[in-house]
Amino acid sequence: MDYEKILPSYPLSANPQNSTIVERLKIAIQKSGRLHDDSMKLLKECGIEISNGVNKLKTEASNFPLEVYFLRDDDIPQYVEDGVADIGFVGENVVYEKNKKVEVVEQLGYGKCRLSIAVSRSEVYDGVSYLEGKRIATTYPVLVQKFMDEKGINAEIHEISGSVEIAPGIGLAHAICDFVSSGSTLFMNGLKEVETILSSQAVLIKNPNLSNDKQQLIDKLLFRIKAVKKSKNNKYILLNAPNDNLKEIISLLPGMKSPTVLPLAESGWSSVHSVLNENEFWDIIEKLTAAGAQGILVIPIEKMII
Ligand code: PRT
Ligand code: ZN
Repeated sequence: MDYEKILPSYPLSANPQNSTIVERLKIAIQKSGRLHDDSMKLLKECGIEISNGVNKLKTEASNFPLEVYFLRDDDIPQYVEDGVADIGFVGENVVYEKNKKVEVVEQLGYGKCRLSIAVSRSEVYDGVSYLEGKRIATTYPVLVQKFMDEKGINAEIHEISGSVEIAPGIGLAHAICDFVSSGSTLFMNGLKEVETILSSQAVLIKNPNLSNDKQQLIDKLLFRIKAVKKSKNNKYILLNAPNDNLKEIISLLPGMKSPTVLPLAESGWSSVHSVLNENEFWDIIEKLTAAGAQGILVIPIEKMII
């Protein structure tokens, strides 16, 4: 690995005010590709200002002690293990495939996909035993081999670096193992998904041997990441409730502590404010309407700190 290109020219920065040494956290994110934009967006939502570095190898945050390295996703676990970067945003799949000494700290909620085995739509697939003695083309040989070992199947794993989905069509393999998100690539290539080996999403990884100062910076960043994630899973809800049904309506609403209730100008009515989780959202809305709630407004939450 060509570390010279990426090693920071100055890992520590001097604070001009009192010349105290301020440590900076070094984060590796994907240079370009499926995780780049969401990784940059997450940092922005955490209030961290960085210039977009598509044509750069390295940049810095202007308002957080953070240096950002833009790398190929496959290289991120290695750089974090070696301490060239302290932390990284990378697909869980890459972490498992590369099997480096890094710690997974937090799931980030984007880059969701599953590693699946697919065969031609015309094949009759009757379980994993179908794969015995077959040739499987993949970019992820370690994960596929692990799955085959767990299932006690002997298959020939054929590693290729791209365009895995065309392998059965050109007679290179009987099956493939690749990432699927919408499923349209499989569909367009006449394939069907038959086994899921792994579900994946982007995660925050860290080097396990960091100084206390670096760990404190990670905790600070993690606090913000959790607040952003929580806000995405929750909605702020405002509604008008007839006072006669107020008790029932309040009992349906969890709120952060309990719902806020304010009197409306029109007597006999109250305005009720609360926070609802995405998973139970529609269920509760239906019950609220049935209980007489009106004028329901649902508002996205930008940050949520509990
Ligand atoms: O250049 P670099 O090496 O950094 O990037 P890359 O080309 O290796 O990776 P990239 O950008 O394609 O993916 C980065 C990460 O995104 C992966 O490691 C996964 O963690 C995650 N991810 C999420 C996906 C997908 N969804 C995905 N759908 N990675 C790849 N795909 C591919 C899949 O391989 C297949 O070719 O998309 C196609 C299928 O997509 P659908 O929507 O048609 O099912
Ligand atoms: Zn890659």
